[in-house]
Amino acid sequence: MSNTEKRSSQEFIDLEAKYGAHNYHPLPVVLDRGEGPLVWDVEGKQYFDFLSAYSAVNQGHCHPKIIKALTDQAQKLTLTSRAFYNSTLGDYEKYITEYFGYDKVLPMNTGAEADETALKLCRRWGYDVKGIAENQAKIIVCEGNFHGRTITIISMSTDPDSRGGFGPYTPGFEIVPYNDLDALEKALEDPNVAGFLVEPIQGEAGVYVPEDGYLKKAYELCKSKNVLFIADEVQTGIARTGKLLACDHEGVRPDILILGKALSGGVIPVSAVLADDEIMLTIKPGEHGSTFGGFPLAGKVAVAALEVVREEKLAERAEYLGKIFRKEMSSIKSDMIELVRGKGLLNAVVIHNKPGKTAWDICVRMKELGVLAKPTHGNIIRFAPPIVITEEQLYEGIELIKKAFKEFE
Ligand code: IF1
Repeated sequence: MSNTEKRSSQEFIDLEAKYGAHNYHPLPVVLDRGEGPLVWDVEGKQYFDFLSAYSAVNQGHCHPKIIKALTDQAQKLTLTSRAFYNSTLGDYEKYITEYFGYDKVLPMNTGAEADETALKLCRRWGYDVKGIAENQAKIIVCEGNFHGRTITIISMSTDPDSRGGFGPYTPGFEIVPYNDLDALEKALEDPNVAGFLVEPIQGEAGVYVPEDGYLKKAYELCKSKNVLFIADEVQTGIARTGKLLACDHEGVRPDILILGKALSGGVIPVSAVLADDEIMLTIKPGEHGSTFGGFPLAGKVAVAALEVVREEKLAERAEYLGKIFRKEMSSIKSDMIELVRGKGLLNAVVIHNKPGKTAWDICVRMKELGVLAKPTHGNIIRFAPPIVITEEQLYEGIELIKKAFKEFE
């Protein structure tokens, strides 16, 4: 095996094509190193990362404080399983529950596992506390949702690419249009509804920001029907939208809070579900778990990642820099751009695709100019740089993005 200096990007791409599943269609760039908002490919070319691994790298690539937490703990004890106690989990649990203001946390690894855990908690609360008849619990979700790739999660998806060809599907979900309070109110009439699972901003759907007051009103409707409000903040959480949580923009405190991605600063998979005792204690010993859930590396890394959010004021940064980004992108005169939308540093540009002038074409040109971003749903380019990007770097990246659009005039 030769080292990375000698092999070209194409050689790495060919390796993945030959030996890896073809479940992605990546932009043709082979990344080798990352630091803060910057990444370098195997040829040494530098890029601004405007995707942040879908908002998992809010703290910047290889943040020194988070890496140190990882490497220090890795020399000591990496994994015990939950068959035994260990000297890191309790401190992590105390830290994160106080940080977000909940009685308890159930630690998992990926976002999908956290969403699945939230669904199980919601159903169990529905039976044991709300008194729904066994196996009758319903959970309301939104059109355009994205909560992960497991069979149950894609069972509630409305995206044919996520859902198609994986049946039979898990029952018990009701789908309502996103950002539609009347539809939600109607669906809540069903006494068997245990919960409403919602992304405060739909990321995969193309950074779909609901109207002001939607989350607050949805929460109130749920409370009026004794239904749990479950916020999937895997992508919108951890300072990405200009507040610690996207729900904070409307002062909504979810009954169940789902976190992932930047909870670890993109270093290792760490996710978490937070709730108060009435909900969390419905799951008893032996009824749920995971080999790595809350393992020592996760605890130390997550505490460091959350400390960085506070120490570097990432929520305030995202708020301030996001305003600059949307203002600059809205100033671009291009018949390709239909609209610019987002909150904090989670933004998207909706493209009017024409042959030879598509969102993908723009992303390939931006890559050549030194900015990495990727389209979602064919015509929406999501822009989400690490929140540690400086104002000067942001303007540099914006100029490159503007240059790419100008070339397609
Ligand atoms: C892929 C999308 C984004 C998420 C929300 C849970 C999860 C995700 C709101 C599951 C994960 C990732 C998955 C990744 C690409 C990316 C993605 F395009 F798929 F939809 F961000 F929008 N809730 N999103 O966004 O977390 O299990 O992945 O840790 O599957 O291609 P995970």
